[in-house]
Amino acid sequence: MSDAVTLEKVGRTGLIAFDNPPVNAASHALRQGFQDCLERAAADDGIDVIALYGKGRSFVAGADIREFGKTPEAPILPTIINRMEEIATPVIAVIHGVALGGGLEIALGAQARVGVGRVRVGLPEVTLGILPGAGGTQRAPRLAGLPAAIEMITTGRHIQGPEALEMGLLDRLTEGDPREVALAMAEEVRNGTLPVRTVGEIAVTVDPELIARAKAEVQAKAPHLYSPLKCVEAIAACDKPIREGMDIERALFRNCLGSPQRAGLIHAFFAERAVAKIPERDATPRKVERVGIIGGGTMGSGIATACLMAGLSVRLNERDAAALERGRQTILSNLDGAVKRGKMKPEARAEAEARLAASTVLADFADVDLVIEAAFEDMGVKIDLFTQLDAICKAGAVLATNTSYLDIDRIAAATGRPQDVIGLHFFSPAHIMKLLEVVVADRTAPEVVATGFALAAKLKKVAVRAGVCDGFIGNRILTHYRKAADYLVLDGASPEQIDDALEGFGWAMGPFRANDLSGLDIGYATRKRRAPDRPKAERYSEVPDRIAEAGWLGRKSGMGYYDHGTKPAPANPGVAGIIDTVRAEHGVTPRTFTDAEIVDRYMTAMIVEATRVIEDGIAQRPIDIDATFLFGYGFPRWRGGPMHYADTLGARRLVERIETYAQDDPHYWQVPPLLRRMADEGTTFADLNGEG
Ligand code: TC6
Repeated sequence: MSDAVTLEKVGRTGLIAFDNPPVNAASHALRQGFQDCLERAAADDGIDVIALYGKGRSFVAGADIREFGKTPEAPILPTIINRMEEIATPVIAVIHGVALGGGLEIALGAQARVGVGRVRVGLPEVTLGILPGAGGTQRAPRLAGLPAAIEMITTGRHIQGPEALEMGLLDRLTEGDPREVALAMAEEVRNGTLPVRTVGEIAVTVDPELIARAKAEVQAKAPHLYSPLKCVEAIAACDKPIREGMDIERALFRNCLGSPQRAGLIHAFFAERAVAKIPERDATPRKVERVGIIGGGTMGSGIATACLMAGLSVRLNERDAAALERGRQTILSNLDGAVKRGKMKPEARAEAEARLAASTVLADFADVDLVIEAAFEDMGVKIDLFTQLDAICKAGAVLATNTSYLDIDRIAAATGRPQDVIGLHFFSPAHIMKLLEVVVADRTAPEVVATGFALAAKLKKVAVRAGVCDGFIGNRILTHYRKAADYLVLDGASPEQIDDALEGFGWAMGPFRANDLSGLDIGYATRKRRAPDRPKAERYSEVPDRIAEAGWLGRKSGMGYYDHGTKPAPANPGVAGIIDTVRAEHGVTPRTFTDAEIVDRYMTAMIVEATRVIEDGIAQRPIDIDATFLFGYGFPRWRGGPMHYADTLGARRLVERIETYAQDDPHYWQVPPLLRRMADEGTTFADLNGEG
């Protein structure tokens, strides 16, 4: 008998409690326990109402995601739910916390649903590459109607109690302790004040036009994704008798389960959580209420906006009054944007503005708990600022730099308190992008690292722990694979073909379109900075430099790789001339590349440098690199991240590819020793994550 579910008899009520911490996932133990308790309660003549509830923080958070991909072990959820619907004793579900996926499907199989407190329900399976496979696609439309069911199932969004009540998913919303509510509701079933009905018996009609429209919409919204379409196909069967519809649902569910997208999306779900498992996780974070931000440019203003939206007090610093006012205005307009996007209530915006102070005097940072320096990317500037901060800031203040590549050990050494210095590398726009690289220098104290992670949680960002090197995790890898794109142009592909091929792979934006967006001057400055260190053997494409030198800086100047005067932006005709000239200077006879070749070279280059980042200990595990690219670089979530994708190819195949490419460019294409070892041993990056 499993402890994950218990049956308690109170008078004539059979209370079935789910107790499988932390979130009552419907693991095999829970399913087995549920089935046993249900049968015992059904067979007990002394029980006339069965009430389900959850112990701990939730009802049931859904199927145990860790079991997907393994052979399903009976009893499976749909069988139990169907059996529950058949038994003569009425079953009610009392839901608190969350009832998601299989959790809501259990509740939908009950004869009445009562929400408690700030309950949230939903069928988020689509976000994991699957569909509600335990009757959700059949019973949700019977209660909420076809359009609402399509919307909730294809978006997977969480629905708050009051809305769920309005939609008909809940019959009642109340307050109290779930067990007490369960007893009270069972009494109401007995006296007829809480009506019960079998959801599977409710008739529903399917409008084929609505289904056709829904299919077209999901395909237009996410052309790469497999499961949204399957969700709609399953819902379309809901006018059939419930068992027949559920058979169709089950077959489609199995299709999704077998899809690589399911594996990628579930890996992404765990990646988001795995990154929090850092060596410093037991350290106590320092208290952060007041934040000082140096620099009112795009980055500093974005960081300030993120802090204000999270309820922190912000003091902005700039060199002169004009720059300070520009920064303040950017922050206010960011806040306005957040209100427009529905991310913030107008009252909250006014309150956030009241928490913003601005000053040109650095001495005003004496009382802040955390400084985030987002000034000009220059070591001299940073050292000067950190020397001043050391003299001004109170003891215990965390001194962070938002540098995207500079040596944080050197910056820390400029202070008498290197243990308080850390890198907090935000991604632009900082109030929108989810990633925060927490860059740990040699002498950063564990509680300062924990403070960085606690700040990220407060800002609702995904923090990834990184070590110090030029570019940390993300930009170091980007710098390397970006060169692969430039070599492809040099050798014959066009920027548009490369962008299209990579967007076809699923990247949110191809590298040249992304460059136009961020500004071509940024890469130009970085390349100039690195030029003295460039090895002689390194191939160098002058194309990006010549484009920047022509004054084409991307969207900000109206022209870059593309002409942004019209939409969608066509290729800038002047770029082709530059490419031809540079090819001729290099004596290159252009050749053609297929889209698949482009993707292979680009992705292999990315995996090569990512492997080195692991070898060098800059990232803790491959899954941290996956999270970095999923949350900061627009990597397709359904591919799980670059290292998960690498595992789908296998180390052996990657080594063979690199060796083939190396025939033309042995300097750029080198097999990292770790990858070679993995190929020899037949191991994977998942093994290095500890998932093997
Ligand atoms: C489904 O139901 C399909 C049905 C078809 C029928 C056949 N399984 O997020 P948190 C872990 S599909 C296993 O940090 P929160 C999580 O990894 C499922 N583990 O907490 C973490 O572990 P760690 C549909 C799970 O309070 C710990 O629990 N359901 C599951 O911020 C705490 O999680 C969903 O998609 C799970 N289902 O948020 C719901 N859920 O400590 C997915 C969580 O080792 N879950 N864990 O890192 C969530 O959305 C959120 O976890 C939450 C709690 C809202 C339940």
